[in-house]
Amino acid sequence: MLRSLIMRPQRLLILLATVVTVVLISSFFSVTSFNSSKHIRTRLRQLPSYLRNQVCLSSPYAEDQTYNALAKNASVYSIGRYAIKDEQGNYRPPEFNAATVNQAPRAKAAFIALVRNDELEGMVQSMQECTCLRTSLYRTDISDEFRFNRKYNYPWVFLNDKPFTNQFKREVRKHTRAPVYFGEVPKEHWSYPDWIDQFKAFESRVEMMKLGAPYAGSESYRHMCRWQSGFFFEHPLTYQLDLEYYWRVEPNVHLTCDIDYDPFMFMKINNKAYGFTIAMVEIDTTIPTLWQTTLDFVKKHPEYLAPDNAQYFIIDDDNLEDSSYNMCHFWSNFEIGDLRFFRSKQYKDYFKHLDDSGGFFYERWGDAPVHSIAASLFLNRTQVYHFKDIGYSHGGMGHCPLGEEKYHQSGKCDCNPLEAITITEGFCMGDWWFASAEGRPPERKEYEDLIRLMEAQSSEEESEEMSEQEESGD
Ligand SMILES: Nc1nc2c(ncn2[C@@H]2O[C@H](COP(=O)(O)OP(=O)(O)OP(=O)(O)O)[C@@H](O)[C@H]2O)c(=O)[nH]1
Ligand SMILES: [Mg+2]
Repeated sequence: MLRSLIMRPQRLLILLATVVTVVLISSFFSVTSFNSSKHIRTRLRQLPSYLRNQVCLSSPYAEDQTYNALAKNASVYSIGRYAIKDEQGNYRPPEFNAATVNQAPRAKAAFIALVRNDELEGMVQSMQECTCLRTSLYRTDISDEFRFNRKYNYPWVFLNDKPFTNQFKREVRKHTRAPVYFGEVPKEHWSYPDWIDQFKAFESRVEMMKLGAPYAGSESYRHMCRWQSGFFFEHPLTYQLDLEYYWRVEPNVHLTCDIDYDPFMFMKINNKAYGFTIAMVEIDTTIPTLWQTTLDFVKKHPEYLAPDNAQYFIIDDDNLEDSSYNMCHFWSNFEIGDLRFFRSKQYKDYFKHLDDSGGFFYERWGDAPVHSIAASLFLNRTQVYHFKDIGYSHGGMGHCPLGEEKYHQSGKCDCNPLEAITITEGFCMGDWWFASAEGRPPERKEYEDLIRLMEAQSSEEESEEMSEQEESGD
């Protein structure tokens, strides 16, 4: 027989082909257990697609590619081919990881959080979920990782003016599958510059405490605001990681809606440089001379003003030169921004001018008004963006997207737009809609009657308060 096969090689080929076919078919049938002829017929029908959709299981994303192949096969039985026998003898369907299945290109971007070691719990909550999620049925405190980053795996960069403890590092690592970096703020970015008269700074803190402004007596708060204003974008890690965009995260913030697209990519493809969710009014006792110092700078550098800027967000007057600041600012505990804007000559010269004046220490200038004034003057208004679709809250104040069907009946959001501070004209949203390229969001129409009612109620309350104050002679 062997001789006859050697004499006629075509027979040998037929024999080999038969063996290979039998092996393939038997492996195809071998994984799942079934017994009816109907199942055999179904499996036979799937044979061609099975032969087409072999995946390369040595790829680092093998499991995710398996999932994609399965999506094409679209049959429960095809799962069997990829199932893996576990130690108990059961077949486990393949696993998948949203961020690796999502092979869309990523921006050069990261989350950046300045945080203290003792804020670990709040930080972990911002990253993922508070412990209540584990014991409660309600999806309350779920945040960046759950709502967004599981699908994208953008790195986390944690920065601190002191070394991070091992406990801090260990715990935050547990709450993300993305790369995590820890950095220290360079001493020269978190100390008094030599032109600051520290006795004068002390006296002004005492004066401000008498006015009752929050953090009036705090030195570290002032260093923090100065660092967030002038140095965060210079941290060596932002260069090492070659970042273009950052998303600022603080402890105890909440994302209240799923984010199903990449906001960094949104920034990039729309040429946006600064994104925010909430606009509000600054406490004027903390920045008595910030505006005049800004106007002095603008007089020196009129060429830095963007031709189509968003100045009407921050002034209510017609002309910038003789205007006053209306105290509106973007709430900077949430920011998605372009680091290249902060590294621009306009911004860096502006920060230096402010810093030279000493206002970060002699007053208590916040990074929020500084960023906001710069974005409103040195960027075109099309480059500044309200992320109206990102549900966000911090310290009891929040923004919640409008649109019942899209955001609320769909299960995407967990917030009430009528309780959000951005729903009405107040809190500077009216100023933003007036100044912005996009204008007032059309979705507000859906809520118009309720908004009118709320605005009427709040103006009634305001006038009652005023007449009470007048009566008491305040
Ligand atoms: N490492 C470090 N981080 C700080 C320090 N002070 C503030 N931060 C961080 O800076 C950010 C802003 O500080 P907050 O205390 O939240 O100040 P705030 O947002 O103006 O005030 P709240 O409305 O109370 O949240 C947070 O991410 C803090 O964790 C500090 O001294 N060291
Ligand atoms: Mg805060």
